[in-house]
Formats: sequence, C-alpha cells, structure tokens
Amino acid sequence: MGMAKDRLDVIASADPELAAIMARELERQEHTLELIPSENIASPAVLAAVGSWLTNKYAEGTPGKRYYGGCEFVDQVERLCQERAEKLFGADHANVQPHCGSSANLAAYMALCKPGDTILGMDLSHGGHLTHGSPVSFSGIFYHAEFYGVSPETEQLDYDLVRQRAREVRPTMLVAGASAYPRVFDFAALADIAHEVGARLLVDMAHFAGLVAGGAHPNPVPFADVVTLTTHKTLRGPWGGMVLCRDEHTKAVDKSVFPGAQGGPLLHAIAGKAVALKAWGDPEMADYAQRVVANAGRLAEGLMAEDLRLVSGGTDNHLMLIDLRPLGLTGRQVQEAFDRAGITVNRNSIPFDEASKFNPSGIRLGTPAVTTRGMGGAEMDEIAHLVALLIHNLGDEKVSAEVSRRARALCEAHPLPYG
Ligand code: DSN
Repeated sequence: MGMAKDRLDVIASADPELAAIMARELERQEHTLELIPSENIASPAVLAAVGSWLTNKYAEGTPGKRYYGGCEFVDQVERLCQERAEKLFGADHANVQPHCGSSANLAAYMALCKPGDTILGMDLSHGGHLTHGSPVSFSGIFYHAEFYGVSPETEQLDYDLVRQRAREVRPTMLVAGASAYPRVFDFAALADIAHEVGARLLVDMAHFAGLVAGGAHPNPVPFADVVTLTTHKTLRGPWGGMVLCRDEHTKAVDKSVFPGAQGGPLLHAIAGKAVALKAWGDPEMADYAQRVVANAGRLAEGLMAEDLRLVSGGTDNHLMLIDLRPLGLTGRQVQEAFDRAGITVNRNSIPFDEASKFNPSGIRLGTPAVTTRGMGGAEMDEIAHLVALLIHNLGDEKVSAEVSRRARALCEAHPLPYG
C-alpha cells in the first residue's frame, strides 16, 4: 500500500518491533468488516495532518492569547478549525481543543454547573454514555446524577416521561445524546423541557455529528446551550473532541477546557480536525451522511427479515442494537464469534437488560465505516445475511469459515484509502 507502506518504512527504520505490530493492525483493518458504529476511517489528508510537525508546538491558551512564543502559525491553524466548525454547525463559538469526547463533556459540565449540582441524563443501559452521570465517571462522582430512560413499550424516548423526571428532580443541566440509541432526538422538546424547569441543555452529539454535518440528522445547535462532539466517529476526522456554544458561554467554555480540564492543545490533532471539517463542504460528504443512514435502514430490514429482534424495531440513524435474549445468547460470546469470523462488532447493554454490563444481552452494529469504504445496498443485504447466519449457527466452524471468506471478499472489493 502506498501511503501506509511509506509510513511503515519510516517507522521501521527507527523501530521495527513497533512497525511490525502496526502492520498487523493495518492488515486487520484492511481485511475485517468494521461494524462498530463509533469507528470510522480517517482520510489520508487527516492522517498526514495528525502525523505532522505540529506535534512539536506548545500553545496553552487560545489563539492570540497564548502562554508561549512562536504561536503565530498555530494560531492560524486553530482559528481556521474554529471558523470551519462554527460555520458547519451554525454555532456562535467552537472550542476545538478537547482531546476526546469525555474531556469535551467535562469542560461543558464545568462551564454550566457547579460540583454537587443535579444533572439529568439518559440512562447508560438505555443508550446514554458514561459521562452522562454514571457513578464511575467524573459526571456521577462530582455531580448529583439522575436519569431518564426509554419507554418500555416502544424502547424509544417518550418526552412526556422525560418532562416528568425533569419536574421531579429539577436539574441544573439536562443532558441529551447517546452512544447506543438508534433513533433521532427531538431537540425542540428537550429544549422546552429544560426551559420549563430552569435547566441548561447540553447535547452530546458525538455519535451523530457527521450526520448533522451532512444534513441527515436534526442539528441540536439552535436548541442547546452547549453541544459537544467527537471528531473521529461519523464526522470522519482524527481522534478528538470539540465544544460548540452560544456566545454567552464562550468565556466559561474556554476556561473550562484550559486550564480547567486540559493542558496544552494538540495542534496536530486540531489540524486533522480542520482538514476533516473542510471536506464537509464537498457535496459528496452530504451524500455520505445520507448513505450511512440509508445503509443502516437497509441493514436493519435485512436483519429483521432473518428473525433477529432489533431494539425499538429498527433505526433512524447510523446504528442498531440486536437483542440476543430471544436466542438465549450473550453479547460476549457473539462478539467473540464475530471476531473469529473477521467481523468487528461490540457487545452492548440494551434497555431493561438484566445481564451484567460486562456480558450484556445486546450487540451494537453501525454503518459509518463500511459506508466510507463505499459499500451500499447490495453489500448491506450481504452483511445482514452474514450476521444472521453467524448468530443463528453460533459454534458451527463451517459456517464461521464461510462467513469469514465472504466478509473478507467484501473488504477486498472496497479497500482502505491508504494505497
Ligand atoms: N465509546 C464510544 C462508543 O463506542 O460509542 C462512546 O464514547
């Protein structure tokens, strides 16, 4: 492979041991079917920006207000990235320094709440995220966390129930967004609930930021005080996070990112974010976002046609959850069987799951990475069939070998962009 091989050669000349491991990871990515909905494939330009000399620069502070000399060019890099993010999402202000989604959320919490304040977030097992109030994360350790969940009948959010919880707990901040919720959010309803109880609204759009960028999902920015996102999921950028906010929160957000939550910004990552944001100006990226959603819908239909039960009966976005309970299977055994067959998925809790978080009853699948590889409807039908074949014949080595061969063929027909 051209670009990847050149880079491996450079690394190998300094560290052959590491280069050999990285070569094996490249081979894994090239030949396995990536269905983890939070993963994607960064472009060669993003990789080149992240792997650049910008990693050499310290620039604590914000553009124009740094604690170090020599920042004139990295100031331009960071400003370019901020302007692109603000324009793409229609935000008053973007802080592009967060190293990941969790540190973006930490900064958002610090900007909008005091330690000990009540927050109301979506239950982790109903699709929420660790940083939305879990007792093992800063969000549940330093804040008083209360939760809302999906309706037992529809397995979707019922905004009357969210309103009822908000009236009961009177949070300082309502947190919306999820890492395993296959439906779109009603941001107008969430903003109305927050307004009624005097809460601030934080929307974490880490999973669906790329869908918003491409017009395939409603944009929370007009409705929320603060919006956080990651740049490496559907947005197809480098690993990283970002905070978008209204003017009135700019000072608090910037202070919370640095010095509140982090030290110096990763300018090489910010350059990677800037390149990724620029790409969203191309019509083909809007088309990508639409295809991610269309592919997820097609995959979901295919799975249900093969007698697999999906949480909430389908998907409106880029992901779906298979309920393994009717089959008497557990998430861990299925995830491991998929790994052996060259298909990467992740086990996940599902609403009202009684199994442990370590071995939950669901499997989460998504289409961002396979869509980046250029797969479409016909490939989704094939993937649905392979997934169902494997699940319905767990432990059958012949079936596993057949699935593995066909999954590899799909990957070979749609190579990574690093050649
Ligand atoms: N861990 C991410 C995911 O896989 O959804 C969320 O941060």
